[in-house]
Amino acid sequence: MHGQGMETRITKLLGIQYPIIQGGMAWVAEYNLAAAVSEAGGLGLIGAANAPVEVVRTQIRKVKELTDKPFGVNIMLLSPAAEEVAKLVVKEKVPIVTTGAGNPEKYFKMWKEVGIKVIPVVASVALAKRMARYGADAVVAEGQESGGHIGEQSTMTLVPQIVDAIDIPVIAAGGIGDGRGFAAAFMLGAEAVQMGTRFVVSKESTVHGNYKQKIIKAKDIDSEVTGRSTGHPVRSLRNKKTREYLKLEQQGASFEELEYLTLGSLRKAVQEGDVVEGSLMAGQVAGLICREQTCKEMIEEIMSEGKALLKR
Ligand code: TUI
Repeated sequence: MHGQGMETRITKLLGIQYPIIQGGMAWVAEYNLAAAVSEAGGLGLIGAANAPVEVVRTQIRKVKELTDKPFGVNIMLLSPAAEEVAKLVVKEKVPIVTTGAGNPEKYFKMWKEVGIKVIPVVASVALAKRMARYGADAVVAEGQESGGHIGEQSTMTLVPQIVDAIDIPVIAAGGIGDGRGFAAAFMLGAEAVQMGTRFVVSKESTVHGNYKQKIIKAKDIDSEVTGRSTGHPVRSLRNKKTREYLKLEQQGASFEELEYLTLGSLRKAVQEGDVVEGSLMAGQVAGLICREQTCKEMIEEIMSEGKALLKR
């Protein structure tokens, strides 16, 4: 069963072997991880997050050196550099763009003119319909099980509602970490999955070992959501940082105070392995993830388990 791939509208659209996409995680989705996922037959993404445009340019060029296979860039729309990165992907001839944390419609014309495949991440049926109407090639339907910035709906309910509402293919995200999740997503009508947390603990991921161990040891109830009061809820593994944040939030702290508390905290966790003061963004699926493997091992395991369950 290995190596045979699995054809869906998404694999055909993107020119990839397996319908598995890596999330565009801030600080985590850098060129080593993206190249490893693409080389393994999935779709690797560079997460532009809040990075300045020069940093994203370097990342894109490094992926191109490591793989000839398709890759993409995820643009985090709340970033001060979002507009510049939106132009950069055109100049660098990036084949696939995904977006997060906002509505990317003002960039559609520029991207579609040069043939970029545009895949917005959405957390509601309304935005999915709007994106389809604007000419998106597919959407990622992301449930609140995900790590990082999240919406309100769960994957189980969101995916089939979006599948029913639009004609373009749907990629399911949020809570998927093994072949069972993969198969379940397909049963809901998805034609690919996007995974973040599982890839954080891959061998090729450059994330600090302390962070990886926190995910590997995490139980079902070990993540929590901070920032609901700011309108930007974020899921992370519980630690001193999330406790302090929630306490301040309950005391009615201002947006600025809360921002200051978390400034640089994701970088601290990812690069320095500070699991106390750092922000350990991760999805609820962390409870299911129990070992470090190469991206190729992860993808082949999920595909063989998933295909057996789906009898495909
Ligand atoms: O974007 C993500 N996940 C992220 S972004 C991020 S960096 C960040 N850190 C702190 C605060 C904010 C961002 C960490 N993780 N996932 C994709 C995603 N997009 N999830 C939910 C959404 C979303 C939410 C609302 C997309 C659109 C939207 O509304 C758009 C509109 O304006 O109608």
